[in-house]
Amino acid sequence: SAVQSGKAATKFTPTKEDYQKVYNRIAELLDEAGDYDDGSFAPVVLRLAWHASGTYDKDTGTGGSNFATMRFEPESLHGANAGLHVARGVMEKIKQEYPWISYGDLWTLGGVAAVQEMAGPKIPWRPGRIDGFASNATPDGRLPDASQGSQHVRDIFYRMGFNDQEIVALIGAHALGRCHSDRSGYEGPWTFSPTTFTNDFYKLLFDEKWVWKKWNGPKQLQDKNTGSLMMLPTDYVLTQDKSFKKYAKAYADDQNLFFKDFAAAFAKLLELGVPPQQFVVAEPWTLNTLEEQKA
Ligand code: HIF
Repeated sequence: SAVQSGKAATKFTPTKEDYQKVYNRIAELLDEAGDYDDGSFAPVVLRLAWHASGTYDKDTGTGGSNFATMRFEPESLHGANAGLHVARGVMEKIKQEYPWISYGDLWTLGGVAAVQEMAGPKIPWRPGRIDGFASNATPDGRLPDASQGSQHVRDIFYRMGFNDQEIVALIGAHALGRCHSDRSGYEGPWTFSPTTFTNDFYKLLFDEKWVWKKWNGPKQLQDKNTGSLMMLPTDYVLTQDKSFKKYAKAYADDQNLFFKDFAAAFAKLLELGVPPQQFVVAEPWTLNTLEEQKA
């Protein structure tokens, strides 16, 4: 062995193929959700990738996906992260099988696999994040508060370096998954197909009539027709704010445009806080879906 011979152990340098293997294992586990929610871990794993990245502050250069600080308290206990232990648990199984991958790379790759396996666009991705320490954790309050309006949404996403078009493109991800009253306090899914990536979020925003839900929970909207779908106050501002509305309408009308713009904005989100020289390649990779590898 390296120890016996006195030589330094050679460091394992994973290739694109090694990351594709990790992707594939994530994709398998996303599907092994049994009765959990809508039968898939993909939405909650996507949410983990976003909350790990969305703490970025461009002015101080702190936060973002680099150090995976949600592993530590108190960040793991921040109200906005309620329920994400489910996603971290799924990712931990992968980490045991592929211990060489950093948590930041693993969690963001989870977001990529979630989007792609739910029939969304290809998300360019590259590795290079490193595991940080509890001292790198971010203060509470950096993630958005769903009860607020367009000013708050802008404050939060401008702080990360996004513009209005990118903000609206990102929020289309709320086509996926659901709210849980025991996590955020809100309840219900946004669309009728919460495990398939579509532009239905925007379509429903404009096509349905939305009314305030009468209940004891936090203020949220429900569709007047069936009462089974929901919108958060921050989702609904896309129909109220003039600048946001322009983009939301464009995405409702054009699924391809949404897919293209979402992929670019989400890829950017996943790289927030990572020093460029840390990435192992200059050009992000495109990884294949399980379906594409069947042939
Ligand atoms: Fe979410 N989001 N998000 N979100 N989110 C929830 C759930 C999901 C906001 C609030 C909430 C984005 C932006 C914002 C997903 C993905 C993304 C929930 C419900 C809340 C309250 C949590 C629960 O109760 O389980 C706010 C205020 C945002 C800024 C406007 C991103 C763009 C849409 C960045 C994004 O990608 C996903 C997926 C879920 C579903 C999770 C699940 O467990 O099913």
